[in-house]
Formats: sequence, C-alpha cells, structure tokens
Amino acid sequence: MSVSASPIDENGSTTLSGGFSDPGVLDTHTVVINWGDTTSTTLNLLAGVTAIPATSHTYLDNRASDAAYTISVQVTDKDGASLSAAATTTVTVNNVAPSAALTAAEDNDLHEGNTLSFSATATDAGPTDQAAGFTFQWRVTKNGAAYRSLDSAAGQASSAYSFVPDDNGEYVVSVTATDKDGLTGPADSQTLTVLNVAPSAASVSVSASPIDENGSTTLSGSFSDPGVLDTHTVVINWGDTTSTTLNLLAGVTAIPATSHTYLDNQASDAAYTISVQVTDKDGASLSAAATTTVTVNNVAPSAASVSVSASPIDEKREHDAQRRFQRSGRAGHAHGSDQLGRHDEHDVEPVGGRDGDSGHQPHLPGQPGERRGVHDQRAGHGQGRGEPVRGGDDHGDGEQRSAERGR
Ligand SMILES: [Ca+2]
Ligand SMILES: [Ca+2]
Ligand SMILES: [Ca+2]
Ligand SMILES: [Ca+2]
Repeated sequence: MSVSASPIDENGSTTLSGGFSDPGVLDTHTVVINWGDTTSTTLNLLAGVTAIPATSHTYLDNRASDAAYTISVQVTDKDGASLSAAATTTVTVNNVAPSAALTAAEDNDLHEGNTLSFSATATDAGPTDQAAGFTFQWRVTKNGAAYRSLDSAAGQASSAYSFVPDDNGEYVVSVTATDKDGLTGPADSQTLTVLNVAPSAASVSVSASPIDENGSTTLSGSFSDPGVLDTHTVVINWGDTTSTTLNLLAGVTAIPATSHTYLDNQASDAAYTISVQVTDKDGASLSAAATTTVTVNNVAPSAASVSVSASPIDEKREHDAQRRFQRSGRAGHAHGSDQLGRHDEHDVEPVGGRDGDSGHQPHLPGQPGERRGVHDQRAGHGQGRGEPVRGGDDHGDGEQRSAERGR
C-alpha cells in the first residue's frame, strides 16, 4: 500500500493504491480502508481483481503535533478469509495557520481622544479549525513603540477591539489569529495617523470684581483637551499690559488660581478685560481666548500719598513729615481718608534719596488721584524737607505720570 502524497496540508487529499494476491481467481474481495481519522472507505472488487483502485481521501485536520495518520487496509475474500494482518501506510497532515483580516470602523474619527474601533475575522484552511474558532491577538504601536494589546478568548469566530489614542501620532493596529492547534498566522494591520485636537471649552472667572486700585483679584478656570498627554501653556493677559504664563502638566486642565494686583484703575473706572489663551504641546490653541473682566475703582487720594523725602532722613524726621502732610491733607482736602492714609504710610519710601539707590522707582500707591490734590500738596510743602518728587532725574517722570493718571 502507498499514498500518492505525504505530507499534505489539512483539508488536502492523498490517494491510496496497492495490491494483494489470492490464488482463488474466482474470489471477489472486499477492501476496507481505515484512513486513521475515524473514517473509512469500503471497496468491492470483482473476481480476479487484486489491484486496489486508486482511492483518494481528504484529511480535514491535522493530528496533534502534526503526527502521521496510519492508514490500515483489510482485504477479505468472498469466503470470509482476511489478511492475517492489515496492510498499513502513513500520511502526514500538516496544520495550516489561519489568516486574520482587519477592518476599521468606517466612522473612526482620527483625532486624539476619540475611540477607534476595529473588527477582525480569520480564515483557516482546516474546516475543523475554522469551526472551532480562534484566539485573536490585538497589538497597537504608537510612533513605533508598543502601546496597547489584547488577546481574545479562544474559540472566537471574530473579534472586536477598540482603543483611545491619548495623543496625536502614528498608530499601527494589527491583529493575528491562532487556531485551535496553536498555530498563529500572519498579521493584518492598518496604519492610522491620529491628529491633535486644540484645547477648547475654556472658561475663566475672577474671585472679586470690582476691586479698588492696588487691590488684587484671583483668576481661575478650566478648559478641555482630549489629548490627555498634552501639556499646556496658559497665558493670562491681565489687560493692564502685564501677563502671567503658566505651564501645566499633562492631563491638567484646571487653570490654577492666580492672583494679580491692579495698580491703577482705567479711565472712568472702565473694566479691564482679562484674556486667557491656552496652547497645547502640539501648538494648537483655543480658537478664541477665554475672557472675563474685572472692574478696578479709583480711590481718592489722601495727603499722605506723597509724603516722601528728597534726601536721606532719619526715621523720626520722616515720621514727622508724614504727620504734617497728613494733617495738612485732611485740613485742605475732604477726599483724604484715614484708611488710605494708613495704607500709604506703609508704602512711603524715600524717593531716590536713599544712599546708593538713586535709581529706585517711587512707589506711590493711591497717587493717581486728582491732580489738584497733588499740586496742592506740593504747593504747601514744596520747600519743606519732605518735598519728594524732585529727588532725582527719575522723579520728573514720576511727577509726569502722576499727572497723566489723573486725567
Ligand atoms: Ca488544524
Ligand atoms: Ca489550521
Ligand atoms: Ca496632542
Ligand atoms: Ca491637544
């Protein structure tokens, strides 16, 4: 006995042929071929025929570890006598790996933060394997590095998979299938270019408005960005030509409470507009800056607001001078206030008069009051030792600025 082909692949066929002898030329014979896979074929040969006709058989599956099947053939004559031992031969049937097919959902939106969905099926040459189902192995790389993976349960006809890209980049999704015999086929894959998404939905607010000049308010807010790995730069333009830049860590979309002091009101105490721009690490910004407003009210001046000295003086002299100024201010101008006066006393500094500190800018809170008050104070004390504003070159500017602010 022999077979025409071995090894063969599962679901392939081989053809058995052979012969025997029997001196009873009138004997007919029955030939039973056990293929070794629990199936058999019976042939009835005419009298005098001792050649086993070529008989083909399809093996639907391999054996474990692709071990060979043993084919045994028994021949019995019409008088009931059989071969003393069945004739045998073998055929090796190899398992064949399944091939997987990947399909991406048609409505996948290739932007960071969106769920991307896929499905896979597998095809196996072996019908037994096909019926048994598969294990699917999903693998995702991001910019060339392993990113996500999932193995399905065994015995699946198909598999669904999804993941959420946490950032823009190039993602490769691949899937393989493994048949019941443990053989894994080649991967099917798709390359996806996932795009960045700009920050959005920003809102900001301030803790207090209105506030007095030289008062502070605190801004806080939030925004969203589906790219959870994105870091963000937040630039707060306070509306008074100053700005604050915050660098937020990845995944942080709350704008931390940030306080700001407004040194001055605007004309007619018009509100300042605060604008906040957010830019992610990939360079995308809010389509429009988030804004809020803060009203800063002017505070009437008091006499103490200009009580600075032109030259180094000792503490006592400075104190005396302030007291005189305050008294004078209260007497001459009803708009002086005790509260402001106390505040301003703390802020008084010798303008340019300190040794070795001639470039120091005067800090004159509460100064931006009415021009009349400023001039009146100078008129009253310009010749005194407390006259501050002419202490150095810088203070001509200070004087001018004070006048401008009052407009
Ligand atoms: Ca198989
Ligand atoms: Ca197979
Ligand atoms: Ca991003
Ligand atoms: Ca982003």
